[in-house]
Amino acid sequence: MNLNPRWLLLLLSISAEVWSVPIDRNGGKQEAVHIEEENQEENVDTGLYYDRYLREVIEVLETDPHFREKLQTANTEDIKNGRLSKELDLVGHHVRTRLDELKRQEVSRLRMLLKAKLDSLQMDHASLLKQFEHLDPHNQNTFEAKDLELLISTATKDLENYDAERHEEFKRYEMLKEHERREYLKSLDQEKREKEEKRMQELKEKHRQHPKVNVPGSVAQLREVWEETDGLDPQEFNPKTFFKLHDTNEDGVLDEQELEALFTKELEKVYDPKNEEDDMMEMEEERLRMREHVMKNVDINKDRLVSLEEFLKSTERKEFNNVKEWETLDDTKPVYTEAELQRFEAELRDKEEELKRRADTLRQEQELLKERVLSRLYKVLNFESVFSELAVQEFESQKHHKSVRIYSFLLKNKDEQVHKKTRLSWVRS
Ligand SMILES: [Ca+2]
Ligand SMILES: [Ca+2]
Repeated sequence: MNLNPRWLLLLLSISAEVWSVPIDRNGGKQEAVHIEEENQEENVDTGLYYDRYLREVIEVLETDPHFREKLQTANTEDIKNGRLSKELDLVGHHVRTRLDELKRQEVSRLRMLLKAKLDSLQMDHASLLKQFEHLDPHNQNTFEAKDLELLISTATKDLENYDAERHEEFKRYEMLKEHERREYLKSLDQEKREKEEKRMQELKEKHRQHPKVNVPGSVAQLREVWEETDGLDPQEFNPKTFFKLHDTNEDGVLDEQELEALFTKELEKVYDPKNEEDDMMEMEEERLRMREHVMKNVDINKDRLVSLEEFLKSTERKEFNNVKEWETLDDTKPVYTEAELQRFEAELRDKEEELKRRADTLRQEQELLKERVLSRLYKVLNFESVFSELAVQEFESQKHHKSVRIYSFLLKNKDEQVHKKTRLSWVRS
């Protein structure tokens, strides 16, 4: 099984949320910290499509005293070698029943997802089922140790790819932005284009003017947080106190979110949501870069968590006293090369052409439909006019027939009357 630090982090952060007793750390400040904690907990989302299932499984496992105890004493190694998953055999019956129920729900959710996909894409069932690696597909009714193992390993793997995907997404975002900028400039006449180019250049320069950004994880950066965010005396800066203060969920380690929260002060120097020239997407990319930089230097055992020991060790390194300025995204070379941009633009063109083709086909179909409807309409209208003409004729002829009939009746009657009269006169005579 893969190394799964994030899982441990997840387990621990949720266990802290459920079981920790609030500790009054520094009087009046406690309430503000507590609110911040609550907000953070609400926002914790792994971003995985089976996030809810993952969280529910952990929550249910937490209700078992035996498993909870094992969880609190487990280390990364225990999770890595599957020892923790084996503990599942010892949890209470009602916990197992609840887990079975969760798995059945998840299977049924995925089945619906599959059905929706199958209906629209007509892909084969087996290859789609393989996409769901977080549960054992051979057993759809009960939750077994295998399920816990698969859930842990898949979540770990997926979370490890998460940062790489975020960088990739950002790259595409930047290329699209540049593409649109170029297209916009192309659409202008020379005079306007030069004016716009000048304006854009000015905005770019304005964006690059900002106070010095400290290197993340350096003493200068931490001191600024200590002084400005925590409101403490700079003379009394103490790494151990700093660590405890920013381990907001009090689980003894700084996780990715707790680290990223430390960079807000630096990011605010460069990015202001009110400014046209500051792109908040770039700010989030910058935050990710900062976190990666600190993790690379401080997280010695690579479990994506900073322990107190690791943190204190980092303060002894010479890089800790780095007074150089952090190179922001704008100081480094673009996240894409010109060749990559060209490829991206070619892809966009292909997609646009495909869309245009589809729109053309649709338009042609509409035209055809319109013609058909119109011709049918004409027929109906024509038929009506012919019909009404016929109706008039028919009426006329009926009128004619009627008068003939009346006339002949009258004649007949007249004849009869004449005949009667004659007969009477004959009888009388
Ligand atoms: Ca923590
Ligand atoms: Ca670590």
